[in-house]
Formats: sequence, structure tokens, C-alpha cells
Amino acid sequence: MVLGMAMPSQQFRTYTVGDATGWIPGVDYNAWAKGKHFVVGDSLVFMYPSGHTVDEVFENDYKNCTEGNPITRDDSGCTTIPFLTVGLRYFMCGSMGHCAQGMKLAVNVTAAPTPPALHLRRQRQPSRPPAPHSTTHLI
Ligand SMILES: [Cu+2]
Repeated sequence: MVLGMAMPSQQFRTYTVGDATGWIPGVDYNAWAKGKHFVVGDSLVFMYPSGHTVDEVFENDYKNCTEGNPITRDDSGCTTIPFLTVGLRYFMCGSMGHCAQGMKLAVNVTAAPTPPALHLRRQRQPSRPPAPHSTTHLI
């Protein structure tokens, strides 16, 4: 029974990009992402051999596969990207030519769904709910 729980725990997911294939040329990562629903609290994990990077890039650089202008870069072989805010995120490999060979991924991060129990409570009690206590994390 979950009824009556004050704060049902949110199940966050960690997605390994490309699953067992990892982050390598020749894969359609946007096909991999299709149908997945990324929310704040989820994480992406990129696994890759040496010679590749995970660059978070601006939209235009993503679209044009422009190398050398990353917002962040990692080449450790295992890069975790936690989703802390909603919005579109763009990733590509910074090694020459690899973006054009498929090493690019765009994801849309949405807000974590409100637990159903809260909806029910708000419908039954139209009085103003207490202010959320986590507003200080807004960037
Ligand atoms: Cu690469």
C-alpha cells in the first residue's frame, strides 16, 4: 500500500548511452534515445574506449558537428551526466569526424512527474498546499 505515504520516492533512472554497444562511431544514438523519457534526476552514462570524448555542446555546434567549442568535455572513458534541470541537452564526440559518423545525441529533459498521491490530495483539499522547501536549488 502506498496510500498515505507523505513523499513517495521517485524512481530515477541511469541510462547507458547505446546500452551494451557504448559510445562509438556508427550508431544512431537519437534512434537509441527515441521513446525514452528523460526526467530531472535521471542520468546518462557514456562508456567508450580511448580516442573518444563526451562533449556537451551548444545547439548550433551540435547541428553542424562543430568540434572544439564544448561547454564541457570528458575523455575518461566513463562519463556520467546527471540531469539537474529541464531542457534540451546536446552531446557529441569531440574527435575529428566522429560526430558526422553518428556520435551525437540530443535529449529533452522534462520535469519529474508529480506523484499521483499528491494529485489526489490536492483535489480533495483545495486549500493552498504548503510552499515547496526545495526552491533554493533553482539555478
Ligand atoms: Cu569519437
